[in-house]
Amino acid sequence: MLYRLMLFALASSALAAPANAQNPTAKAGKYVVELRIPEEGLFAGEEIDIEFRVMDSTKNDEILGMAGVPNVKVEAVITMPSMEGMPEAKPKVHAEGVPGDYGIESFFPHGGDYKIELALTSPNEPTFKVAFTVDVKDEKPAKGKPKPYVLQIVDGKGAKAGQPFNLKLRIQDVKSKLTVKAFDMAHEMYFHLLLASKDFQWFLHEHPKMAPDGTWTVPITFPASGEYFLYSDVAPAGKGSQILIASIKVDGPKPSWTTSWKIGTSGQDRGIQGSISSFGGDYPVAKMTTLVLKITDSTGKPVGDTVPWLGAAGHLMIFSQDGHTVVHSHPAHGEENARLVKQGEMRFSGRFPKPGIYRIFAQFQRQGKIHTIPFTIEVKP
Ligand SMILES: [Cu+2]
Repeated sequence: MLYRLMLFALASSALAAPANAQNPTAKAGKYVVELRIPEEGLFAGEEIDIEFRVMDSTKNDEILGMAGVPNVKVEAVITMPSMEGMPEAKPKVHAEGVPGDYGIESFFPHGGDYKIELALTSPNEPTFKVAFTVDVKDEKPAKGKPKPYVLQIVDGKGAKAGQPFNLKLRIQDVKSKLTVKAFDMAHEMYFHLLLASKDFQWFLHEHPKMAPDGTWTVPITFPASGEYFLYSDVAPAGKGSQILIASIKVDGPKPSWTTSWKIGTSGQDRGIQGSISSFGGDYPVAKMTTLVLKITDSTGKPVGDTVPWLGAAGHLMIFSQDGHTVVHSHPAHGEENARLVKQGEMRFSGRFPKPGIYRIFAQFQRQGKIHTIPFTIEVKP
């Protein structure tokens, strides 16, 4: 089992210690921090207690080894460098039973490389920092541990196709059963709501408003009867981004569209053509990859006059055919991407946890309109 590890020791006196796959260490001054990755590895979609030990290399006992350092105040920040704009998580850190041992109450929304930064302050000592990069595997297929939050539909009954329905939602903390009311903003919004028919022929991206009681509402007009997925892309304060899933039944006339999962890497929306491809040529399983969106007008000329929407040049929503895997991605900021956008090209980080068919929706803003272009790709084993 291979984990790629990079160690960032931020304090000037910090030295990178030899990497050990399971228990990477970092050195800062006289201190050594050893991260203990669980035997089976780290998985997305479940709460994990990642333990680490803070040791004082100047107190090295022959038998017991380096002395553990108790009472260290620790601030942890978890980010995903490849997913710019994703809210950082500030997980709780607690002391374990053994002096010098601590635990980070972590949660990773999806697989990929994450950076764990620790700021450590020992009594009467200056703060020092260490950082680790860990590889998180995609959510276990079989039902793993419960997610810390759940998306609930408040009075989901009575939705009729073709009529505006006042969709009311709330995010509940599974442990405390309390409604979450404090959120971090991501991409200019506290709540990104993605809606799709179960066959992903119909898709909507909306932004509900929160009431003081923590419920969120948005009027939605569902196009036809059937079942619909609802995805909330939210970041409870300090907890990082979470994509939670629920579904709703709608009554009324049957859909006029036919369900199709035909592979299609080109699409269009109101005169704008789009094509999607993978930088590496194929779509790897359970690895971060770069997806390239190219947009042209009806004459084939690249469209370079898109403008940012919700703080990003574009948005890419990737759904697995069963609707259980979702990635919401944005092009990284920076000159290179800004130059490419002017040439009608956007590059997104993407990840496909398992082989199969995926529906992708690309969204971007141009001349006051939000364009949505659908694609269907196949990820081979
Ligand atoms: Cu949004």
